[in-house]
Amino acid sequence: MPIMTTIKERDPEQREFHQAVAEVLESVKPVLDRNPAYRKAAVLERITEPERVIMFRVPWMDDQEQVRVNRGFRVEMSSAIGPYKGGLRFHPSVNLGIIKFLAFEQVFKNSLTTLTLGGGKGGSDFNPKDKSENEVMRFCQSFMMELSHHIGPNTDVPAGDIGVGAREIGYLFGTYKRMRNEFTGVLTGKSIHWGGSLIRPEATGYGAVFFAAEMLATRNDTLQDKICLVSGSGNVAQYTTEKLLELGGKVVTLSDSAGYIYDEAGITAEKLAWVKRLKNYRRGRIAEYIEQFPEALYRPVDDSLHYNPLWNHKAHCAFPCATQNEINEHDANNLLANGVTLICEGANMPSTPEAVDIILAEKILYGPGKAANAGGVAVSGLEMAQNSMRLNWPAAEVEERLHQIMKSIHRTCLDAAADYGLPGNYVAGANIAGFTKVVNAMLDQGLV
Ligand code: NDP
Ligand code: 2IT
Repeated sequence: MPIMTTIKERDPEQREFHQAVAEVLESVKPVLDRNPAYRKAAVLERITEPERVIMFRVPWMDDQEQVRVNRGFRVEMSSAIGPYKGGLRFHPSVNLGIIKFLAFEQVFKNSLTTLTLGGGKGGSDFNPKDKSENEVMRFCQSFMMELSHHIGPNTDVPAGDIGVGAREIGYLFGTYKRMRNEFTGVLTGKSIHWGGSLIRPEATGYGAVFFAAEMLATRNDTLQDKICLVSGSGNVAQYTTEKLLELGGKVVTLSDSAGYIYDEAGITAEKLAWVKRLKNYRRGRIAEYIEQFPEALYRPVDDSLHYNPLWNHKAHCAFPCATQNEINEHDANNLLANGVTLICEGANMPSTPEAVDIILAEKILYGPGKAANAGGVAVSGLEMAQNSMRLNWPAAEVEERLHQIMKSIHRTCLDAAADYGLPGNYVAGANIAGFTKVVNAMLDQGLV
């Protein structure tokens, strides 16, 4: 039976996982044709099955003294090239299929970073947005009481993702330390005052922009004066915007799950500083932007539309930085019709398969998430290295290392794509290069 059929029959409801696997399997077909040893060793059957799945009950008490129960997950997908590494997502949409897709993508992403990091992902269907500070803390404590049995600085090192930022990492770390009586680099994205790395908060967004700049350089172009559409307004969107401004770009949109703003004059550094305070401290909604900056427009999400109007503005570049499948085929067509010639994915799998086909057919510059957003986990790897040495590198040094890693990922993708006769196809390049390193390690290590 074809492997994709087996995977779908085994877990029919895990649509996002099927989507992520189907894309990788398509890309690596020629790799298996060229290397019969891979098929003989059933590497596809092995890499599509997590090494371990942990699902657990997370009971906690809300401010009204009502007992609440959420579901916790950690998918340890591959330890072929290093300890499991990947973020934790707290969002009501989280289920096993979502965490498996994220863990699967993480394996190839981490392989591309040049560091020795395996792949994993975790999270919960807990929604931190409508909770008090105390509720978030109690939830994190309960979540870590179970997760602590499964992770460790040489085993599995979680970090943040949607809904998990510095605040949550702090509560999770405090609980781990108390339960294990160990101060180790078991989580990344920690505060710089107790073991975090400088530039980790910035890393995913900055890295995505470095990747975009590398793609443009292949066409003798730069980000100077480029009009950019950015979605999301969380960690990745904020620092993507910051680096785009630094490199001369003009960002005109930001969004959250309720709607988006369009600021034709451009989101300046001052406006961005206001957005950071709004989102990171006041935990407000992006709709408030137009009260502060009335020249901008706000449009709430309209579920009756089959496209996202954020992607329907004149622009040169698009940086989806919110969530999976936020660009569908209509959005892809709108982006192209509006003159977009570069799409660089800060989010994980933000484009549907239909959108990817449309984008690839146009041969515009297209940086897939597992390559373009690898800067976050790369600096997490640097945080682990600093923790092992009990040292902190200066910001300029970490940023320079990040920059070099993004250049290396870009070059690796281009080389792998060219090697298989697909010049300029970063999707194929990322999948092929990420995959080859992992499966070679698996073969070296016997039947694992
Ligand atoms: P944050 O929680 O900081 O921000 C997420 C942003 O996306 C918010 O603006 C949120 O709006 C919006 N969003 C989330 N879900 C949806 C949805 N279903 N529909 C519309 N908007 C949505 O997360 P991050 O910035 O860390 O993550 C953004 C993306 O980047 C994710 O795909 C994540 O997996 C990926 N990523 C993150 C990395 C990291 O280091 N943090 C590294 C690599 C990739 P609202 O507040 O209304 O929910
Ligand atoms: O998707 C991702 O790469 C992340 N959420 C960051 C993972 C990490 O371990 O820093």
